[in-house]
Amino acid sequence: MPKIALVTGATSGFGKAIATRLVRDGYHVIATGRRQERLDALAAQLGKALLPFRLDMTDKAAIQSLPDGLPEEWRAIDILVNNAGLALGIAKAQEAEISDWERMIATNVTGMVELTRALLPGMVARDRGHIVSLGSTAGIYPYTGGNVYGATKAFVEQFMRNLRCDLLGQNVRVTNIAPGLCGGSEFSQVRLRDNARAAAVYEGTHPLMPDDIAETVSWIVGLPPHVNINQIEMMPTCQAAGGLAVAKG
Ligand code: NDP
Ligand code: 8X3
Repeated sequence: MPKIALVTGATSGFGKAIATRLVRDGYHVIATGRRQERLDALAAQLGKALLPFRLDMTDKAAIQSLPDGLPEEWRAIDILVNNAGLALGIAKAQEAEISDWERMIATNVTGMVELTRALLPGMVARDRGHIVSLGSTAGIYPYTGGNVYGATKAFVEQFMRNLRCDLLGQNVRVTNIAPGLCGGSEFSQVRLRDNARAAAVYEGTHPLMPDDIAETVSWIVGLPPHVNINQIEMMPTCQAAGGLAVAKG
């Protein structure tokens, strides 16, 4: 029986690359997101090993009804990839839109927590499972304008670490992946709401790409069942931490 993975945010960027890679690795993949037409296009491309399933991560009722809302043969989920998420805006905290903060928290934190909670009991009962979440270097290294986005990703990291404590002795693995600059997704378009500014973020760089993240996920979930990768921090070679800032004068 192929293992079953559920990948959130599979309509674009990392999630689409991860879903595609896991299908090619032989998994059956439930691909979720809000844009149904993109899920359908992915299913048309990848065939019966991919189940398109519309899920808005801010819809608590829809999350709670998982996995019972899935076709029976798709319910015993082995791998949850908590990938759906977004940054909105780059304004300083004193100028940022509260509504942007609320949406980031609702998606990156509340939705991720609720879906994890909905799927964990099944994994524990089967004594088999893996939760892989997309944190970010923004959750580790602070930067101007990163305020709530970075804080949501720090939450992801610590939630994953704490989950592993609760799951000690169980064959349910937990991993946080924290990538830095990554192109080839809609992340900066969504964040900056300006395609030209978004393209400028990557100009002159050789960033990570969604396939690099997919390769990492493929490796992590394919390791022998007793091996748990707690955390992976990854950056392109064109990126490094910038040190501490000092205001003078
Ligand atoms: P994209 O914008 O390309 O993809 C984001 C995905 O999240 C989309 O599939 C989108 O689907 C989904 N999503 C957003 N909001 C919701 C929602 N309310 N309900 C369901 N799905 C939602 O970005 P990336 O692929 O770059 O980002 C993926 C993850 O990786 C995010 O968590 C991001 O924070 C993280 N990350 C990104 C980095 C980067 O530099 N790109 C670096 C480090 C981490 P739809 O709109 O169809 O619902
Ligand atoms: C995305 C990385 O540095 O753009 O999580 O916030 S960064």
